[in-house]
Amino acid sequence: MVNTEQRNVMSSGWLNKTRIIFVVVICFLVGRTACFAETVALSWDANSESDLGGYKVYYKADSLSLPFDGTGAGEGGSPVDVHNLTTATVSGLDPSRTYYFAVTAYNTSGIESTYSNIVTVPKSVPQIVSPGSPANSPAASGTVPGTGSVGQTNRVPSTVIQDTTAPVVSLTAPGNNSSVSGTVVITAAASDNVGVSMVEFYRNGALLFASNVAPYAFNWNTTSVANGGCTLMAAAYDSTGNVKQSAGVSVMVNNTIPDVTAPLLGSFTLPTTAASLTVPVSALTASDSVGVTGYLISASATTPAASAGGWSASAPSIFTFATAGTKTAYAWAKDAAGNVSGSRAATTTIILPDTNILTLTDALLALQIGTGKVTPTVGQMTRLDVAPVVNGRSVPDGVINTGDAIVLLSKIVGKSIL
Ligand SMILES: [Ca+2]
Ligand SMILES: [Ca+2]
Ligand SMILES: [Ca+2]
Repeated sequence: MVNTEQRNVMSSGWLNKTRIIFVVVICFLVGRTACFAETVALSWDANSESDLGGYKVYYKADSLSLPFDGTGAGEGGSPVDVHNLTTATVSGLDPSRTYYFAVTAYNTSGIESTYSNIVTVPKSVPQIVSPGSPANSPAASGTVPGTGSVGQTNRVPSTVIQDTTAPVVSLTAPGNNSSVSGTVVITAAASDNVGVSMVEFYRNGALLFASNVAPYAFNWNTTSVANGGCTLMAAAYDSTGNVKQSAGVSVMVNNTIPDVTAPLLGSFTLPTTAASLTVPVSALTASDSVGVTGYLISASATTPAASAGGWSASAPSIFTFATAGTKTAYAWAKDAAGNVSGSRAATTTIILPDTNILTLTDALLALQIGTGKVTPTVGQMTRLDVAPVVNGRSVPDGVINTGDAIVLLSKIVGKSIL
């Protein structure tokens, strides 16, 4: 401010008409790390008096007390006569001090006006950047994000070192030697002395997925690969590019669709009548989407277990009942998965020959048939086909030969072979 007393000491009427107003003050900021006011540019409104002689620039450091008799500027001690210019540059100032500036005008008679308004250029305070991040730590690497404010606060010492340490990484799922199917979550644990930047997942060396977001996981669709064994592995990177591979994890991919469909019986027939307990099976067929692996015929209607005895790999051609009469047999088929079909039933009437009425003639006829001299009728076949004998029981085989003749003779002579 130009105070009133100062104005009053001026002694010319010219003074009272002259008003100098600063309109622009520019502080040139120089220096590398801070703002220092070493040079100040000033300008002001021109005086319109016809007898204007020029202007003088006054300056003073650290005090508003008049007069402004500062020293040290490159342009000389205060005041600096700038003649009829309306701008001035004051250089060589001490940036650590606050400067006050004013301008006066003088006329051609050398009479000088009062001070203009006073412009203050505060001392330049070195600005200190006070980072809040990174933390005060002995180690940092790569691009370190920084936050904080500019001002006069504490400094945060930080030492930047070269990161040569690779991350540590391991696959945490699935387990080694496990069987997998469908979609399986692969997970990895990774850590680093500075920070993990990315984790990759591999199957047999081929990249499956990469993630830069923890927790590191990938939903692996195992149906996209063939059934069989494979090796999973993870690789972890840090921001410097150090990389480390995990140990491999062996898994068995098994997306085989289980066979849950039982075989279907096609046909199962027995002769309407039979003359022996052993009855020929004229047809037994079954089918399965995968394959029939077993056939079984039973006199019981109870479904047999796939693990029960009596299953045969091929369809049986005969079935032996325990007793004669009208009998029903049940056929089943199974597959390799242990699925057992529903049953199919077939009935036959067994009328065993009356061996008590056999005669020597029957034995002789059997010999003739066995040697090819006589072709048997159906009735003769039923009557004379008594051999072989298995476990004391006649098991007709559809053939009449000397074996049948011997059995007949034994019966005739009373030998209890049957
Ligand atoms: Ca590292
Ligand atoms: Ca099946
Ligand atoms: Ca026979």
